[in-house]
Amino acid sequence: MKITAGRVIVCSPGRNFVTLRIETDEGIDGLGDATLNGRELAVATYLTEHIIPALIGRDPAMIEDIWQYLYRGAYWRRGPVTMCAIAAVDTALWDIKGKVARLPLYQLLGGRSRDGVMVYGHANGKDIDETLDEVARYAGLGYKAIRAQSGIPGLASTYGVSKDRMYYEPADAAIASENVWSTSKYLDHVPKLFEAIRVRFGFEHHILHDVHHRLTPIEAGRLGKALEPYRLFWMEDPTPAENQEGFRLIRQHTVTPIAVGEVFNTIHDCQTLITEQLIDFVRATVVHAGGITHLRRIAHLAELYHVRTGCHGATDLSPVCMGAALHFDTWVPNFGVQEYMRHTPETDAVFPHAYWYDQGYMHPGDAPGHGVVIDEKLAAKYPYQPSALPVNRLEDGSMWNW
Ligand code: EZ4
Ligand code: CO
Repeated sequence: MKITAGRVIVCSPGRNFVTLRIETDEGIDGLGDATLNGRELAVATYLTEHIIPALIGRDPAMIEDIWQYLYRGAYWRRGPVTMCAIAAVDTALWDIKGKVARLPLYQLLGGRSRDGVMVYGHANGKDIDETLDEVARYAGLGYKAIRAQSGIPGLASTYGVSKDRMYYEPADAAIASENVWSTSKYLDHVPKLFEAIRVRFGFEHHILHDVHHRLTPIEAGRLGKALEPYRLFWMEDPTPAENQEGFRLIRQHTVTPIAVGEVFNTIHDCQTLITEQLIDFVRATVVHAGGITHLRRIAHLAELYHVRTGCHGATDLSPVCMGAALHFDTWVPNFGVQEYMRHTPETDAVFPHAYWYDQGYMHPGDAPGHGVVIDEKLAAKYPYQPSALPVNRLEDGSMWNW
């Protein structure tokens, strides 16, 4: 069997998605997600100019060799653009292997380790009352795990608060919109949100929160400590993680569990975090961390140190990534939770898929491969729309982390 062609499909059914389709001489093809939010065309170009020509004629069964060829062969290692492109190839090749074997991807990885994949949904509100109502709505839909974010008094807008109740989409402008951030206003407000949640709902649900990289380590220690009575499932991205050692300081001050890694693209980004047990959940996922092949390595390292997986699953990760991640989650021994933000009906129509949600759990389905396809005719009706993630400034105008 030989690879005969590779095509990059860029479409925007509500938001941008980049999809790689790899074709073979036996008529079997595979799909990989290559979406890097706000930098979509950089990955599309990397694939068309630098990767696809080198794939033609190769045996698609040689997934590991092709991964090593693309990683070592670029000379320039790591980075989100490179690793997204490699991930797309890797995901498409696993999809092909599954179709050849007529087996769902989780069977190729080692089979089912659980009956369903616990997912968490996003309860967002402009204030605490609105967030509480959203938590109630998710609880009513059967979610066992719910992320809660709310607007902050005195700040016009903040991460995680949507204009639309159903679909949160931060990349909403061709040129990045600007938010204003105040750490002190945030730190004063957040414990009140979680106190209100536990008062109203008790301790039945797993409750999560995303700090979205906005604190320093000592501030993160303070927040984690303040949230301890509310027993969060996790506090996500409390501080940027380029300095992995910085998490030692957080750990000295709090037992609130920590999840990090949605922006990671290789195992090296979390080596210290994992081996020093500075985190509890690693958020790396298929599309941004080098595909199934590399994510599996991260998970195996994490398992040695009691770190569980918590794959990123925001709406900018396409249904192709979600499908592949659900197979991974079904197999991976040290599974924690999977993030799940519903895609819009337009997106779901462009990407018909075998996975489904039921009472707090998702199921990858038993279609061969990862079970997600693309309707290219429909995709062509939604052309690429330039869009960027917002940026953040402090109240005095200094740039901050969004
Ligand atoms: O802001 O995926 O936990 N989820 C998140 C996401 C990220 C987006 C960025 O593209 O932090 O909402
Ligand atoms: Co996040």
